[in-house]
Formats: sequence, C-alpha cells, structure tokens
Amino acid sequence: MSISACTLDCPGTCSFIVEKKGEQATIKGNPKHPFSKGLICAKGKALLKRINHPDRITAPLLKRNGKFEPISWDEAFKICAAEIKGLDAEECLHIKGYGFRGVLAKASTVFFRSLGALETYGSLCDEAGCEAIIQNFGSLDQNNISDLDKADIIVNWGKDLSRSSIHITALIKKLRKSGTKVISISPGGDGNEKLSDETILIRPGTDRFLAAAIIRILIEGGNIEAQVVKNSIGYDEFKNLILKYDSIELADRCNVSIENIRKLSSIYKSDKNVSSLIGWGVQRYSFGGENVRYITTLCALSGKLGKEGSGFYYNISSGRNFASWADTPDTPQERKVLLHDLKNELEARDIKVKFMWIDGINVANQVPNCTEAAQAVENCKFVVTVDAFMNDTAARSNLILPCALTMERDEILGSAMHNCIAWSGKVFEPKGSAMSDFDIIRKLGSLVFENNPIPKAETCFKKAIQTPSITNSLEEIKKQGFIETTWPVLAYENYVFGFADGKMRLPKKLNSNPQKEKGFNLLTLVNKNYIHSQIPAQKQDKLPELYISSESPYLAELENHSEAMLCTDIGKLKITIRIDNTIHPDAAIIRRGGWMKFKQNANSIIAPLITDIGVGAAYYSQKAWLEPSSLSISD
Ligand SMILES: Nc1nc2c(c(=O)[nH]1)N[C@H]1C(S)=C(S)[C@@H](COP(=O)(O)OP(=O)(O)OC[C@H]3O[C@@H](n4cnc5c(=O)[nH]c(N)nc54)[C@H](O)[C@@H]3O)O[C@H]1N2
Ligand SMILES: Nc1nc2c(c(=O)[nH]1)N[C@H]1C(S)=C(S)[C@@H](COP(=O)(O)OP(=O)(O)OC[C@H]3O[C@@H](n4cnc5c(=O)[nH]c(N)nc54)[C@H](O)[C@@H]3O)O[C@H]1N2
Ligand SMILES: [Mo]
Repeated sequence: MSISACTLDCPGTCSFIVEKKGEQATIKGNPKHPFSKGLICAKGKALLKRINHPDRITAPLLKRNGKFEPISWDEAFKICAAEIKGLDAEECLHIKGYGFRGVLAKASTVFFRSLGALETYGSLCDEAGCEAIIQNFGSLDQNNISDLDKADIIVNWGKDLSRSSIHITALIKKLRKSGTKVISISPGGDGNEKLSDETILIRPGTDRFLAAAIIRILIEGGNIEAQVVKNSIGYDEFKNLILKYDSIELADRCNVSIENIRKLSSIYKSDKNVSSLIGWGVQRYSFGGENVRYITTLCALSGKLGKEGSGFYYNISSGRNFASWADTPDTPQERKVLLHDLKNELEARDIKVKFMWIDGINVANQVPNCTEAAQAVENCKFVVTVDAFMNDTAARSNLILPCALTMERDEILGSAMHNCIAWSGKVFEPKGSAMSDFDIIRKLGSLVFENNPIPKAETCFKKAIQTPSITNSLEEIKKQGFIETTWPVLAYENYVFGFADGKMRLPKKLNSNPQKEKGFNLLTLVNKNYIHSQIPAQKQDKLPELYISSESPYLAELENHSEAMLCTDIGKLKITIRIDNTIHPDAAIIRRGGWMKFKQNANSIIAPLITDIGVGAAYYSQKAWLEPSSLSISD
C-alpha cells in the first residue's frame, strides 16, 4: 500500500491510497483525510486509466517534415539547450498553466525567470474573484471548510453543487440531513434543485445587483452591522450609491423577484449562522470582479463573516502554506504578454518570439479565441510542449516532451479549498520513457546555466515547508500522506481585515452591463467526469450539446435534439440542441474542454474579453445565438 495524492487543478487535493497487485493497481480515497474523507471523484478514479491510456505519449517526439518521430532524450535535451542558447532571452516565451500542481511544479518558472525569458500574465481561472476579495478585505481568506458544519443556512452563489467537487456534494447532503437549509442562486441548468431547499434563478452576470438590492433592504431596515461600518472605509459614499438605485430597478437588472430579494435579505439579517458559497462562475464576466465584491460586501455588512458558521467561501491560495525554494525575482511587467490574446498581443507589441516552452496548459484549446492562440503557437519557429497527450497544443509543437503524471513522481501540494497539504508520492515508474517535469527542467538547467538554478527535489521540499503554518517534518508528511496546517479556523474574526489598518474597503461603483447586445450568454461550464480538456479522444465523437430553455427567444423554430449552428461575432460551432427549462432564458450552457480537432471547442467562438478586476477571462460575457445548421457548409 502506498500513499499519494491527486495533483490535478482541483480544490479537492485528495489523498489517495494505492494498492498494487502485480500489474494491477487500485486507487482509493484516504479515509483519514478531514476534507475528502475517503471519497474520490470520477476524475481521480480515472487517473489510473489515464496513466495507462494507449494514446499516451511515452517518448520525446520531434516534428520532421510535418510528422512526429520518436527521438532519444539525449537528442531532445541537446535540441532544447541549443535553441535556448542560440536566442536572446526575450525571444523565448514561457507559457505555464496549472495542469499539474505543487511545489516542484514551479521549476519551469524558476528556470525561465532565471533566463530572463518572457512569460504570460492573466488568469483563465479565479483571478477576478481573488482580486475582488483582496480589494475589499486586503487578503484572500475564508473560514476553515470544517466550519461550514456550524451554518444554519448556506446561501450558494453559483457553485455547481454536484459537478465541481463531490466532497462539497457529500458535505451538503450531510448538512441538509441535520437541518441546514441551502438556497442556491444561479442561471440554472446545474441540477442544484436536488441539493437545495430552494433555488433562485438569476440573469447571468448580474449577482452584484442582487447583492446590492439585499444590502439596500438591510440599510433601510437599520440592519447593517455597526462594528463592520466602524472597521471600514467608504461606508457613507457606498450607502449613498446604493440608495440612489431603486429596488425595482435592481430587481429588474438581475431578474430576481422582489419577494425572493426580501427572502434573501431576511436570511442575511437573521440571527442565524449564514455561510455563503461563491462559485467561480459568477466572476467569469466583464464585471465578474464586481459581482464578487458585492457578494462579499453583503456578507460583511450583514455581519455574516468572521464568526463560527458565518463566512464566505470562494477559494484560498493553494500556495499559501509554502515558502519559495528559489529566490529568482518576478519577471517585470513589460516582459509579460497577455495570455488571453496571445497572437494579437505579440503582433501589436511587435514581439518576435522564436521559442516557446509550454507546460501544464493546453493553451491552443483553453484560452478564449483559441483559434488565434493556436496560430500564435504555429507562428513560432520552435515550440516545445511538455505534456502526455496529443492535444490541440501538442499537435502544433515542434518537440513534445512526455511528462510523468500524478503518482509517477514525488510532489507536495496545497489546496485552494481546505487547510491540509498533501504528499503526492511516486507509486509507479513513469510510463515508457516519460520523465517528471522537474527532472526535465533540472537536467536542462545543468545544460544551459553555469550554476543550475534548480536544486535537488529534496532541497526544494525542505525549503518549501519552512513556514509558520507547517509544524511537521518532511518525513511525517510523507508517512501520513497529508497534514493539517495551523491556520486559524475563522477568517476576519472580530471584523479585523487584511489591510494594515485592519479596515475593509467598500466598492465605489456599481457598473451596468452593456445594453441590448444581441444574443444569450454562452456559459461554458465544467464537465462532471473530466477536468477541462483532459478528455479522451474516444469520448468526443458526437456533436457538442447546447442546453437552452424553450423560453429563449433565440431558439426560434429549432427543436429539441436538432442540429444547429451556435454563432458569435467570431465564429460558428455545430451543436445539438437540448431543451432544459431550468435555464434562464438569457443563458445557454455548453460543457467545456472539447478539442478543436474534433470540432468540440467552444473557445473557438469566444472572444478574449477581460474581467473588470484582476486580469481574468470573461468567458461567460460572450453573447451567442443560433442559426439553422442547413445554412452552413463550413462545419
Ligand atoms: N468535474 C470537474 N470539476 C472541476 C473542474 C473540471 O473541469 N471538471 N475544474 C476545476 C477548476 S480549475 C475550477 S476553476 C472549478 C470551477 O468550478 P465551478 O465553480 O463549478 O465553475 P464554473 O463551471 O465556471 O461555474 C459554475 C457555476 O457558475 C454558475 N454561474 C454561471 N454564471 C453565473 C451567474 O452569473 N450567477 C450565478 N449565481 N451563478 C452563475 C453556473 O450555474 C455553474 O453552475 O472546478 C474545479 N473542479
Ligand atoms: N470556455 C471556457 N474555457 C475555460 C474556462 C471556462 O470557464 N470557459 N475556464 C478555465 C479554467 S477554470 C481553467 S483553470 C483553465 C484550465 O486550462 P488548462 O490549464 O489548459 O487545463 P487542461 O485542459 O486541463 O490542460 C492541462 C494540461 O496539462 C497536462 N498535464 C497534466 N499533468 C501534467 C504534468 O504533470 N505535467 C505536464 N507538463 N502537463 C500535465 C494535461 O495533459 C493537459 O493537457 O481553462 C479554462 N478555460
Ligand atoms: Mo480553474
């Protein structure tokens, strides 16, 4: 029996127990883990299959005359070192994602920063929400997830309770059995009805107006927590701003009834323990940051934070427990290029990139307007991708280096949801001649630098855990598979916030959405069984499905199960229509991650819109409409 952990980009960070019997292996959740409690999800269970998948790349592949041919690692390293040494650092671009997580996963960043290469900025994931919370409170924090047990009422702002984390699903089921009430707010189509006592349908991208409408009622009723006002900056201006809006207007903007707004305000002003879950969906809009600022401002002003059973849960930084094992400085902003709009950014700034190193990201697939991102990759003279599958990015590269996957290498990692860190130990030898990302970079470091900036893995681990929140030794962490760190259970206790003066900052604006844009909001939501684009090719043989309400004005004459073209200003994608009347008429849902080469990828028709706060991708502000499929021949 061995202990390991999942390194996928998922807040669960589950501890695994792996048993090997000859050629066979089984993987189980670790029952001792306080958050995952022995449960592992479909993605975790599928890891053994993924590791042993026949499509896996197991030798370095070099493209010659348009065809990939296996080469030796010696040759691969020689080529990479010669390419890097033959260029100015500023002709090299490093594109790194979070496809694999952990302390050692930072190695390629340390390598390319030591070189002085270009890197990307902007987040495809959570940055708008993180920055919004930091703008309000001066830090990104939340109560320990175990504290959710003490909530009387959970208000769920846009978390998909059954898809994004099965541990949250299990927790919600358990809490409801013991009497906790759950109210979910979303544009629908998520199946949250089964896991909630009540669901409230909201127009996509408008949660800030709902939060503002609730705050307005609390202000009018004198139900604002005085201690929070005392510990805040800008309350009077904020109050005036909110009171300028009429309740009916705010209700109209979010399309939630006054009755439901009153119901929510009576929850936030009650003397019950109220915890608020905030999903990542609410912040993937042009004003997504503001949505999160208003929801968390509501939690603060109603006094539903910093106390047992009361607080908001968005996410925490999974790296917050670790010290950096390298002292390479951050890349200056002028040497960073915007990830979401790579091709235009490189052209507009006349940056001639001749070498790209891509690891842990399927950049030609997951960024908005991926067709152009794919062109940026194709336009580059030499592209190295470190991955295990021939996805949209790998296929466009000149050299593919096959990486070891979870359980084939040692790693330590934290969680974006709970306060444990996990040991992800090596259980299997890497498939074929696959090599861990860390070993690849360390070897390259020895060929490119006089003084290799990448030390031994053990040195990195030992340095990384030298932080106040970790009191265990590396040996203990390895033996137990996980440890709990020493973060306080409550965040923002006594309404003391993260800024040096301890006060929170209130929003100064409430922005409107653009008026009368054609179309519905295209919501590209998570797939229950897969993480992002890590979907086997064999599962992508049917047309992607678009879920839409029969009330949608854009459905026109189109029928359930019929084929149609999903259209935006930048392109078209052939889909099958699925009617789902739980979805708001201004929204439609397609599951994300499908590959461009199988014509499954909605990112080929999503423009690179940026969020108001942070540099997030506002995928869900993309407007789309439908056309009959018979009109199109270019599908
Ligand atoms: N199975 C699976 N699990 C995953 C992942 C995966 O790919 N597959 N990815 C992981 C990663 S990296 C992330 S970031 C998370 C993402 O996890 P989620 O938070 O589930 O993220 P999304 O799918 O982006 O958005 C989720 C929800 O936002 C709601 N929503 C959309 N717009 C609005 C709105 O305007 N208001 C409100 N109130 N709700 C709205 C939708 O109804 C949807 O249920 O999941 C992680 N877990
Ligand atoms: N339309 C739309 N697109 C979205 C979103 C959305 O809401 N809508 N949300 C997005 C979100 S939340 C996120 S987090 C991003 C995710 O975007 P990506 O980070 O690109 O996610 P994946 O598609 O999972 O790609 C990760 C890649 O890492 C590889 N990988 C796995 N393990 C390892 C390893 O150990 N080493 C190396 N070198 N590679 C490894 C996998 O094989 C995979 O190809 O994209 C997002 N894209
Ligand atoms: Mo994400």
